[in-house]
Amino acid sequence: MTRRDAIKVIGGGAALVGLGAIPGLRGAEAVLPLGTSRTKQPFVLPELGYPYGALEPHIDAQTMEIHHSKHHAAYIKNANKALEAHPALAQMTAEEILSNLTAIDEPLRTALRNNVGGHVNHSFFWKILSPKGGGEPTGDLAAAITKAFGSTEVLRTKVNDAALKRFGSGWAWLSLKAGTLSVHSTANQDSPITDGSVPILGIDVWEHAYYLKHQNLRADYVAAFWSAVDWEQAGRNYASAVSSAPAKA
Ligand code: MN3
Repeated sequence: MTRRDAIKVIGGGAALVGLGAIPGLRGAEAVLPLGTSRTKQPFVLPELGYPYGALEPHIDAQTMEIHHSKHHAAYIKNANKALEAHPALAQMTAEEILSNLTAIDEPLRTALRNNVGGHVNHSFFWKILSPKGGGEPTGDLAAAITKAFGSTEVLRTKVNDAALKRFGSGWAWLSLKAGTLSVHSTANQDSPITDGSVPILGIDVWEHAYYLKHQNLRADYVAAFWSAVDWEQAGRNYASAVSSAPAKA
């Protein structure tokens, strides 16, 4: 779908008074962690911010190019396509959609869960990687990790474990939920946002993220991830999540 078509869809949509006014949404409230960025429709492929080969040797250029220009682009195309027939939802951001999935009727719910989830997860992923990545967290995030897990080494072990135990395709995450840091994983393109968590860092463990270089060796890829992770971005994600999260109960 072209951008002009998408704008036509939005232009044809009813003005929204609140989510309760949207046909197909059942009394939903817009629950969105304020620390998350808001991605407006129609969704467009974001720039990586670095060349495809910039994460070599940790993540190879061909994997990055296919992952970004084919896989991520496909989630966006499919998300925009699914939303095209639902102009009443056109004012919702990607994050609002993921925070309100249970209020959206099937089969649209599953299409959005997978494709809007894929868009938001990948947009997050490109930012958590950097040619200057690796090393250790600093500042408030480092202190919070030490407090929650004992050390960054323990955190890495827990994230690795979550990544390796995720059966099939999915993601491993460090998230903040209700003021508490936790390591968890999600299936397919399920987003932490949907259960009220704010992601701090995340690893895509779909085979498309590593098979060209690491084949079946997911553990090798997860180890390589730590050499490319941008702790400064993780620190910004944490600061943003903390400043918007409700106080710990
Ligand atoms: Mn992927």
